[in-house]
Amino acid sequence: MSVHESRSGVDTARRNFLQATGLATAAAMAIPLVTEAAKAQTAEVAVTAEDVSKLPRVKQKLVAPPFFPEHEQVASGGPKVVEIVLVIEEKKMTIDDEGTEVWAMTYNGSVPGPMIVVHEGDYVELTMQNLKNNLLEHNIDFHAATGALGGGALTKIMPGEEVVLRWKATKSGVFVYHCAPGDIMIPYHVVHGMNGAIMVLPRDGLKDADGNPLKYDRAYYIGEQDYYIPRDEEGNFKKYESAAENLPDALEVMKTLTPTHVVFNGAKGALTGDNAMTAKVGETVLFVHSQANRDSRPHLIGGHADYVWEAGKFADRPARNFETWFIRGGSAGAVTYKFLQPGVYAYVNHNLIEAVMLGATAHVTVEGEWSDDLMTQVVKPRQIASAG
Ligand SMILES: [Cu+2]
Repeated sequence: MSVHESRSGVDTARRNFLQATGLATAAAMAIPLVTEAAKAQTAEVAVTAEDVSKLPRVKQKLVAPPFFPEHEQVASGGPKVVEIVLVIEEKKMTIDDEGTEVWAMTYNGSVPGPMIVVHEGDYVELTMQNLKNNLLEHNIDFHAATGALGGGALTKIMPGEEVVLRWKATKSGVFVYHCAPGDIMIPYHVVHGMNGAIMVLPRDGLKDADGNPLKYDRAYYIGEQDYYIPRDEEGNFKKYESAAENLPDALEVMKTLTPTHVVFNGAKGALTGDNAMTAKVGETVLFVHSQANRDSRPHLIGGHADYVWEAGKFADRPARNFETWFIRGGSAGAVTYKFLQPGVYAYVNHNLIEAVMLGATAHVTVEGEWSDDLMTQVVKPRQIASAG
């Protein structure tokens, strides 16, 4: 559809709306304004097409969360084609310390799938393979991409097949990607782990509200996953032989909208104790949190979020000093925090039932010097003198 046709379509729709609402006369005066706005919008979406064959190509080695792939915060040079590989694997995973199992559907074997990092204006060139021992059809919908169901319509592959998709990263921010093979299989695959996130950095890096550069010393990706594990008559979690066998039972649990597990990085305890994230006093850490299906409300106990892109989009000015932030289901958000005290911090979903009882707790172990100025125990616990 040409820009001209598109505009006439808008005008027709607008005319119909105005006639229906009896606002035609009053609104006629506003037409020049609307036209100006439409022009501005057209200018914004007019992206320059690159000759992709002439662009430099780089391969990005993806790594399992919570880690990020090696990347530049400020892009050197112009747009690139960033080649990545995602291998789809259906695999049995244990998701808590009681041996509860899920047949996870994964990108590169982890829940969530790996973090991808590119810069605005880069092209993502994905080679995706569906392993031949898998049972199901899969695809990928990148919320950061434009057109064809985020790529979902062009990436449906059966076990034993591969596909290559290229898309241009025109919007900066952190975005979810997930499997969306159609109908009931969309939520089924997503709540069995088939989701991840991509970060599209502005070419000149992150900025504060005044446009000053913001840098981070480390970055962690926390993918939150809600699971709906069926139970037997005695109330024990059921086990299944394949990624498809539990479909009817799982759909019944999913319909209750009540997850049996809400976890970070695929399993309860995946980011606690020995698996804790680490940092040092004085370091600024970027945390990206995604939830492909359900709302969440991250909170760092004992710390804060210094800079907050709650909706995850870097064209927005970051907010400051949040205690708890909100992640809309189907999105990713980003915050930075400079650690000022050592210790073990709990990073939780501050629905504390989900954090403590369903699994949504991670730890950050921070080394460094304690500041008595920021906090000190003035009197140790003791008996109340006047207790009687
Ligand atoms: Cu899938």
